[in-house]
Amino acid sequence: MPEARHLASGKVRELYELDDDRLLLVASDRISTFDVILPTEIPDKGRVLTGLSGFWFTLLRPIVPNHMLAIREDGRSMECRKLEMLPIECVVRGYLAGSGWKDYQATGTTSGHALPEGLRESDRLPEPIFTPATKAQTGHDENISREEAAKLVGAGRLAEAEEIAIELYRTAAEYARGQGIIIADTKFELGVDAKGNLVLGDEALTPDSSRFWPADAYEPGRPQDSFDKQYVRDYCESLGWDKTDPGPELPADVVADTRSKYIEAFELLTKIPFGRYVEQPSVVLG
Ligand code: PZK
Repeated sequence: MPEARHLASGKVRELYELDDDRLLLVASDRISTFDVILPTEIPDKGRVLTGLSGFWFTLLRPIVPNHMLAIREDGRSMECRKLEMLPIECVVRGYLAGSGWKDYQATGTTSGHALPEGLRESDRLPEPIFTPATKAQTGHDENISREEAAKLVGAGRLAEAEEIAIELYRTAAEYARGQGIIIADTKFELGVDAKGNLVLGDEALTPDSSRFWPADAYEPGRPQDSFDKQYVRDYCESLGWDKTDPGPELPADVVADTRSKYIEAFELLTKIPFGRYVEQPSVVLG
């Protein structure tokens, strides 16, 4: 990309500056498991995630504007409007998993939300809850109270962000459930545009920013299989790897099966054959 200045690297994505107003977000085929980037890539993973984000941005535009300007012909690069990103992650949980389940077991609450007694791991919550987190530069995002979040963005912005994030999650989760995928939780990144309006940025509702569970295997009372990464996790567990860097190379069958799961998620959610997306990425833009 000779025209673009490299701005930042995420674990599996790169960010470039195109000009004063525009960024380029490039999704690689890298995959992480147990927080370690593996040496083996999953072909087309970056295209699947970029296409899914584009699909959701289009579907959810009636709820909130988003930063997407275009998807490039490679299918993995999104041109975006520059925003002033809020310094919090807007996490929404519809089911009790991960740190939400840990907090609930320890205290009966999750990020200050009183929850019913007797919930099991992976249970659906009576209503989705907003559980903001800090953006860790390295390592894990940390859940914060709404008071701490209000100190970072202001009480008015926080209330606005919460309402938008909950509505985005409700709409997407209901749609996905109809396509056989449970979106247990997800992380949105909101920014402010030049006019002072909140805008949805980053990637949205991908398997990297969310927990996707296959609905047909859903059974509360235990951890759920991951829609996309289960073969990778099972293979890594079978090795007895200690989950520190470097991670193991993946065998060809695990790569192929995992690639198929990403493509299956894309096709279930978008109802568009992945091959059509590869030929013409703008097909997800409605
Ligand atoms: C922005 N990131 C995180 C993502 C990385 C880092 N529209 C925007 N305007 C301004 N800043 C950002 C965005 C977006 N999206 C996002 N950091 C800044 C990030 C991907 C790869 F290295």
